Amino acid sequence: MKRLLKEHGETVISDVTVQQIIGGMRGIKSLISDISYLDPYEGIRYRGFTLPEVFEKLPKPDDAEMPCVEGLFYLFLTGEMPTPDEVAELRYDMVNRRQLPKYVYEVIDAFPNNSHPMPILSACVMSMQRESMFNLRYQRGINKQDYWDPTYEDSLNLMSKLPIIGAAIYNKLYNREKGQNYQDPTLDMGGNFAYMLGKDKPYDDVARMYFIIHADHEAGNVSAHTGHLIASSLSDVYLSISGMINGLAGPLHGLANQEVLRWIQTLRNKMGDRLPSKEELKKAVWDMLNSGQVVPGYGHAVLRKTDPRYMIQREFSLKHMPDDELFEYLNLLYEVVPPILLEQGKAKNPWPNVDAHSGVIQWHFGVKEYDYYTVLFSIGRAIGVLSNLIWDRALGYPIERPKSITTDMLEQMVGIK
Ligand code: NMX
Ligand code: MLT
Repeated sequence: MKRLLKEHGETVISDVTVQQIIGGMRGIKSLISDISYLDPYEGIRYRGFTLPEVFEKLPKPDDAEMPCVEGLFYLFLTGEMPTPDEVAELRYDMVNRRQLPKYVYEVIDAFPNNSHPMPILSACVMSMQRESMFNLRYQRGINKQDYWDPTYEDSLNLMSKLPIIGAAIYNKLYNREKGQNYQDPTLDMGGNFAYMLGKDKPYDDVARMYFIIHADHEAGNVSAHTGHLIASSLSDVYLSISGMINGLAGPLHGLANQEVLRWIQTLRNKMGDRLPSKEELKKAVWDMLNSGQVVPGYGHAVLRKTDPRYMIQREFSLKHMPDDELFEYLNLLYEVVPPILLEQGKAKNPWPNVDAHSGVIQWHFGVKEYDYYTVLFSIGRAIGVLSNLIWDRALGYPIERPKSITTDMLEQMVGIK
């Protein structure tokens, strides 16, 4: 990093157009992340590995189809595929950090039952800011060189606890009979999450698959960028991850997964027992577009093909729930939506993204409260964002501070004023 700055600090990488300034900074290369890279046509690679490679190469727990999520954290942090022993060691460390402080349950209880789970999750994470090792060490006076060390401790603590918070929120809001807040220390992150929700196999694999596919999508998406931005002022990981969660809770980002399910349910209520014909579905899609709404789960700021995260969930569904009625809806939508978006000619990418699929699998396995789905996305996303934050501290990235200009100035710069 020092060499890049010293020898090439003034080298121009790309120009910025007016369209990019007005259009949400789309495509401006101005962030670094070595954890993952998103190619528009290939999709995401984690530390150089495609998602199918990640699923194939990461060690799995006994009797599991999907790998240990803890192994992904290892891969993100080190860039190396862990051995089963290395995963076991990290699992052991993380199990010992899982216990939630009592006040976190009280935070959950303080929210009215009809609250959306995302603000509850965000508030729980915020409430734990008092546990921050980074904050404590900073107050005592810590050398810049050592920032990464308490950030690593904070990250491991928070990552271990997030699925426990997620389960506690689900159990309190929707699952008082089957869910329980006891844990099984012999189980990995995904297995223990399923155990706490009182769900049988293969829900443990669903949880593992979810946390892994949602873990990172390079650095520019709203949740990852928000986490990085907040941390750049040396806010600790609790403040940063709470902000990450708030960014993910928007319907153009992570909340799209609940919107997809809400939409399918509305269609289903209209149709009664039968599936819509293609013509009926086409009309429903056009009605949505003509009323100025977006089709949830379709389109992407960077991707220009079907999201590989959609395909991984599709393969899982073909194996475990091929006859599911909502899966049939998804398949019909996959046939009908892209040609319509192409015909409308606005969306740059007419293909489905990760959120188009995820709710249908949850619904099949009994998690039918679709407000909850973005909590699952958040638990996964934290793995990538926390890994980036540790590296941000190790590499000493500065406070983020882009420059803004006025519209008048922009008009002057292009010569129309
Ligand atoms: N349905 C209808 N219109 C769309 C869609 C869609 N699915 N996707 C893009 N467009 C429109 C978009 O609103 C914009 O219209 P306008 O010119 O009137 O402002 C136009 O097409 C050009 O947008 P793009 O440049 O293709 O997309 P952009 O990069 O601005 O936005 C998304 C990307 C993901 C926000 C957008 O595709 C979208 O709103 N999709 C639906 C919501 C969704 O699925 N979000 C989840 C994304 C994945 N995630 O987890 O975060
Ligand atoms: C994500 O996973 O963050 C979404 O696909 C959005 C994005 O990458 O822009």
